[in-house]
Amino acid sequence: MNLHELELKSWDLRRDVVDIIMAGGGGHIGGDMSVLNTLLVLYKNHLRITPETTADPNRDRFVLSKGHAVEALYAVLADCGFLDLNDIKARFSKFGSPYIGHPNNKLNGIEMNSGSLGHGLPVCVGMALAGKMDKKDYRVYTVMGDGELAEGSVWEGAMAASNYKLDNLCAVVDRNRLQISGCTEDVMKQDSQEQRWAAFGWNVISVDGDSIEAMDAAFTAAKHHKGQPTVIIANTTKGYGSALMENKADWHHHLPNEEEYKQILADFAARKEVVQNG
Ligand SMILES: Cc1ncc(C[n+]2csc(CCOP(=O)(O)OP(=O)(O)O)c2C)c(N)n1
Ligand SMILES: [Mg+2]
Repeated sequence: MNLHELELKSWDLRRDVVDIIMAGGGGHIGGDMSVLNTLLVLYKNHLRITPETTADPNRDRFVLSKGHAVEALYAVLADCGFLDLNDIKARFSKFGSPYIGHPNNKLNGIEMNSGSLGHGLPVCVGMALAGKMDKKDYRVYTVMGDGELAEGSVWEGAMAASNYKLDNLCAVVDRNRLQISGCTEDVMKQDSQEQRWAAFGWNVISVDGDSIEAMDAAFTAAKHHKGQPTVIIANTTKGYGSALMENKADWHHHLPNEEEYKQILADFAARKEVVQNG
């Protein structure tokens, strides 16, 4: 899709995310909003997988390691035809539903169960290594939260990925600078993520992760980089899209009330109009 179409779609999908959360009575709204553009660009312009090829051995693989942002993944998977949006809204977080609050691989298009942070990258390292050993040309992608990087397993995976020169692997860090209990720099210092990943032998691309254009270019550059895995440090805004939520730690898992819901939708509509008016 061209970038203008993606910009417009982003605002429609943000509304879908909020509607899913309202229907289910809860969800990780802040981290959904910071990761949505990453998922949208990845699924629409880079990931080689369709609803018909989810079992194809040659498909690209994606794991949402920050699995709590599943509502953003649901909205994108629905828009790409893997899932049905109305079905998600009707059953999200209901007893016995497959649409639980974290990715569930019984759903078409979901590669791996996730939610326990720190596991996406190590598993993707295995998938990427298997691809190399089997001489397949599929690519493997994962998205982690920045708070998630406090998990030691991430760094074991990072070390192995560069050791095996897994240039078919691309990790994204959703660097929104907030985790569950506050700012990452207050809870567990991370700066500079760029230097840390480079020291672990990765190709590092650091971009404005709220920008569809910048993320699109970053995924393209990652594809062309040979001999090393690539990490995209996506500098994002938690709660992106409405001033009510942006950069506010307590919107990590906040359920909007009716008034907040209306305000958020109005903010999305206003920002969409700015895109429409060019
Ligand atoms: C191993 C593990 N510990 C704790 C949690 C609970 N938890 C869910 S989300 C979250 C915060 C994650 O912060 P971050 O990775 O920065 O995500 P984002 O800001 O993108 O929402 C935590 C601690 C978890 N899911 N898994
Ligand atoms: Mg974070």
